[in-house]
Amino acid sequence: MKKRKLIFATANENKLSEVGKILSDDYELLSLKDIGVTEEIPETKSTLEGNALQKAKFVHDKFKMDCFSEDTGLEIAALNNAPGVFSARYAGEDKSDVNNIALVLKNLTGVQLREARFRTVICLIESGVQFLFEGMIEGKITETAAGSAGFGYDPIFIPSGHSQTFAEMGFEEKIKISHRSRAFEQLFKYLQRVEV
Ligand code: ITT
Repeated sequence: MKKRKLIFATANENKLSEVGKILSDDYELLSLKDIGVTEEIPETKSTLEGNALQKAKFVHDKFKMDCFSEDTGLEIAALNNAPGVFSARYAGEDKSDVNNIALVLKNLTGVQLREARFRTVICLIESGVQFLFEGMIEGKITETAAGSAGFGYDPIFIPSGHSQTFAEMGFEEKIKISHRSRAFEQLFKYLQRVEV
């Protein structure tokens, strides 16, 4: 059977490789690089939903092809759900995984309440129609970073019911339960239903 091509409107290689591994063999994932998009796609909205829609719409308007995007944020209760939609650039001009993590830990110094969640919102544009899917995982922010697998805030997030950070548990364990996997489960369920 011919594989269905899906364009993933992301510039983040870590997201691409995670999704590539959870995608069934029925699909071929195309990245922005694969379709020749090299410019940075604007992300100027104030919600994950808004940014996901903005990224998918940018690619759809340009190429008139079905595509999806996702926006992910770490929402920390004691910080009024920050960094949230600003997760990628929490440390401002000095943004990097290391600096973003350092700022979170600094802002949580002395704070006992460390509840947090990762939330992923996917926007699919199919035949010009927009669909949103969401996945979430709850957990806690550690006192110090631990582990070297994964990316982003993985070294400081312990999912509820576990004792290791995402970065300590490693890829295989992370994708069994992650916010991203849960959101993509919803997307794949939808795509399969449409194809029947
Ligand atoms: P796009 O091209 O898809 O927009 P991005 O890197 O800009 O990629 P986001 O806007 O969704 O991604 O930013 C989310 C940030 O949150 C990202 O830079 C990571 O630092 C972090 N993040 C996203 N998913 C994560 C995960 O599964 N584990 C840990 N941190 C994650």
